[in-house]
Amino acid sequence: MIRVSEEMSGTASVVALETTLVAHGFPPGEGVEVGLEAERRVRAAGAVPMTVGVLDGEIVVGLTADELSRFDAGARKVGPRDLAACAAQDAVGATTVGGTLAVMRACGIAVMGTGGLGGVHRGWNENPDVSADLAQLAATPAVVVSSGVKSLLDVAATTEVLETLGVPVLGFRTDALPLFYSAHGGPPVSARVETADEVARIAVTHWTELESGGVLVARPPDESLDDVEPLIADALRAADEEGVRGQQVTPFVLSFLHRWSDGRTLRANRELVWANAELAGEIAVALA
Ligand code: PSU
Ligand code: MN
Repeated sequence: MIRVSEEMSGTASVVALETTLVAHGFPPGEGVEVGLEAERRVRAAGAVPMTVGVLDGEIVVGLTADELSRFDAGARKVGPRDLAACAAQDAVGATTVGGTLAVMRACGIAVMGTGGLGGVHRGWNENPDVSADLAQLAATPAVVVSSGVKSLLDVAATTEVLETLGVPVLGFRTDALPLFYSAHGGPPVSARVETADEVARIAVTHWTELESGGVLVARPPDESLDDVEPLIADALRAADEEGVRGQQVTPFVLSFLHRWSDGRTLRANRELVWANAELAGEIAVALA
């Protein structure tokens, strides 16, 4: 049921990329371009990209450009628990970070690049909405490169859960966890790192000697947007008023921000996805 691209064999440095951000993270039509450029960035770093998704009854590792173009807003959002059903039911499935990690564990890919990790949503004390990204990361020996966790979440609570789950949070040339669009104001990371090599050394010790799971590498966005918090509050209020729940919250909030920031969050989101893909490529090369 898992189809792995032939390019996987004979390559030591592989980076997995997710498809939820392609299908649901950007306005119609733009996500595919973002995904293709992320693949180019991985290659520029000397590694091979494997974009993951569910298509034609199979879990596919290494989608072709034609296949990727079929991932639009009509795709299911597929977390770890949704993979098998999506494949068996022959639906198009866009994998989240957690869904992608589950596939990586099954086929031995150790590095992934994305935008922002999912986490504990605001208001968790009333509605315990916690992304499956967190538990899957803890259970998968892999490095995920992201711009921290999405600031639409409860960042402090998410950081606590990462600690509970034993996930190292490595700040890439930063002491503070980036807040997706913003480089500043986040909680402290568990360790600061300066190079891809250092990440690789930590990851290998964590995996092979300690037999532990996922490592989060948090890379701050190059251009920090420090004034989006009020807009995020508006977006979450609008989501609540319109009865948006569960899986729909993240895509709703992202598109609200893209619209009301005159595209600033859209540009920032694109850039950080690409930069993270490139760093993921460098880490994959360092691991090999
Ligand atoms: N990063 C982005 N855009 C996205 C996401 C991350 O820049 O759309 C997606 C990821 O796939 C992540 C998911 O796994 O949002 C988390 O969704 P939820 O909170 O529903 O678990
Ligand atoms: Mn959720």
